[in-house]
Amino acid sequence: MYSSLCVVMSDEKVRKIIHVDMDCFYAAVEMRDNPSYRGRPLAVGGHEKQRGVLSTCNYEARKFGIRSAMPTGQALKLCPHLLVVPGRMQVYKQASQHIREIFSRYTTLIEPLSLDEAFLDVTDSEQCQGSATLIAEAIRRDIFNELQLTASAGVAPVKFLAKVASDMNKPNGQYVIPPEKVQQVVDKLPLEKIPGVGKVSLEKLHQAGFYLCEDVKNSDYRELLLRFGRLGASLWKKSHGIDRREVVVERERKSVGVERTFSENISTYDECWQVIEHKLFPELETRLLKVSPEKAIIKQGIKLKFADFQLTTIEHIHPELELDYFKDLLRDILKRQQGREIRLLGLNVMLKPEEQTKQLSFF
Ligand code: TTP
Ligand code: MG
Repeated sequence: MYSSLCVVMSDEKVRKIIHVDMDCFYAAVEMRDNPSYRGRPLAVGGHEKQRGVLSTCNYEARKFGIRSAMPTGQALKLCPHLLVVPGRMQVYKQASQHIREIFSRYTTLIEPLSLDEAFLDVTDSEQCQGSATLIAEAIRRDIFNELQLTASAGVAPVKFLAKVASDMNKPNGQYVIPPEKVQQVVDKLPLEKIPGVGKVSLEKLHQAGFYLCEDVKNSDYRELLLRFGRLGASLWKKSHGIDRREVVVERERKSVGVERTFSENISTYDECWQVIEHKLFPELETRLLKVSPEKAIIKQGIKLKFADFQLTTIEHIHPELELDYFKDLLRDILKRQQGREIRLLGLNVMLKPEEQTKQLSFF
């Protein structure tokens, strides 16, 4: 298996991927525009219905254990002198557009992940003598000079490692993983650093004795598949430094979705609802906040894959993401079950097109 994957890899061009991520983005914008906020613990409050939780906080506040999505009350207990200020979404959006314009000076292959984060493929870029390291530095310098904000960057031959790397020297730093160092870095990478490995999976992996990527790399592939299903397959590839996803240029993101493939199939309404209420919905909410902070959506829906791999979806028109509305959708989609078990469950929302959102807010 390993050797066949290596053969596939060796046919492909080694890519140069940069992941750029702004440092404590909303809080940094607030500190830039309000000098009195600097040098003290600061958090930006949540938007609209999320008023009770924080969007993010600066690094001074993080020393107290404060994090994104933490309830404001809890944060104030950890740090009673925390300053909590309201968000200004239009200003963050403007900054985000400006950052994207800076990216476009260096490559056309840009995949924004949220307002403050993007993958760039600079394999064929000629700027900075074609050096991805120098391009990342130049981008961060442009951002600082033009927006007075700092960004961190990761450079690697594959997407997931570029993302891991951008976190390694945060804030205001960058980390480069050249192709010849990939395996060395990956070997010592704790599994929780891999994007997509959640708390529950991590616990199961720890129970099975897997802590670092090298533990996965050195394990038996078949056993890993039996035990962890698709997650096992994906971790096995990643622990060999393999991630074949390309940087996808998207004009405008049209939908956001989250899903789970179960290592053991589930079957009842209650089992599905538990997953929706406690895992998928909170994840979808967080993703949606990052991608479309106004939460302007057109539809929300459920996706199911049955044990026989038949895929089915259901959706309804609804202008705002709401947990309770998934109850009826779940009941209706399960009418198609016909005794089959469920191997995958997902939630998704279709976003309102940007133009429409702008026009509506204009009127
Ligand atoms: P992140 O990049 O996750 O966080 P950050 O930029 O604040 O901090 P870091 O330096 O660790 O990158 O998210 C970008 C922005 O998205 C963040 O400033 C606020 C918003 N956001 C929310 O509104 N809710 C959330 O739960 C998260 C994670 C982010
Ligand atoms: Mg960030």
